[in-house]
Amino acid sequence: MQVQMERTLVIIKPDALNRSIVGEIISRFEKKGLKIVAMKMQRLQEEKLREHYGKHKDKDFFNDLIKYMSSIPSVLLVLEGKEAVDVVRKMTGNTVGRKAEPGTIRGDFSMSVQVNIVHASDSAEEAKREVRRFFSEEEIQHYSKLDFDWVYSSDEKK
Ligand code: IDP
Ligand code: MG
Repeated sequence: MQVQMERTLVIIKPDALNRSIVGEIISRFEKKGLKIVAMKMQRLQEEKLREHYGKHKDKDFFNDLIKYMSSIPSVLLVLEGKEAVDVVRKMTGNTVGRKAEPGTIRGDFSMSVQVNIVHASDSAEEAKREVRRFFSEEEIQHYSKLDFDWVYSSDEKK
């Protein structure tokens, strides 16, 4: 079965920056074989976060979430790979840090429901919208990655 290359958005949240694990998180994605096609550090604006987390706008934690996410900068990445959305969600783990499996990013680094280290898109459709929300077309890099030949088999590269 031919599986398409996919892109997904990752936000390494303010708590990860303050806990000095940004490099560790990026390193996990790199080692897995995902290709970084965009990356930047940015203090996220409240307005954009309100849109990004729109589905939670009526929840009682909404304002706290926006405040935390806009408190200091985040690191934003676009990652590319076969089934990248699903792969990155699995690596991220359960939303609730306390319940996330050891070995996942949240399972290894978070004790919180809200302060949970990373955001990862939860579907291919949503990922397209999220990448567009935070990155312009010019910020997405096009290049061939040298280890590509060893990350996928020959039929998967077609
Ligand atoms: P996800 O990040 O695992 O996709 P979502 O349900 O999409 O989880 O929620 C988005 C973010 O909102 C979570 O990562 C977390 O920071 C925050 N959040 C979700 N549920 C709660 C809650 O019950 N209390 C506080 N914050 C929450
Ligand atoms: Mg979500």
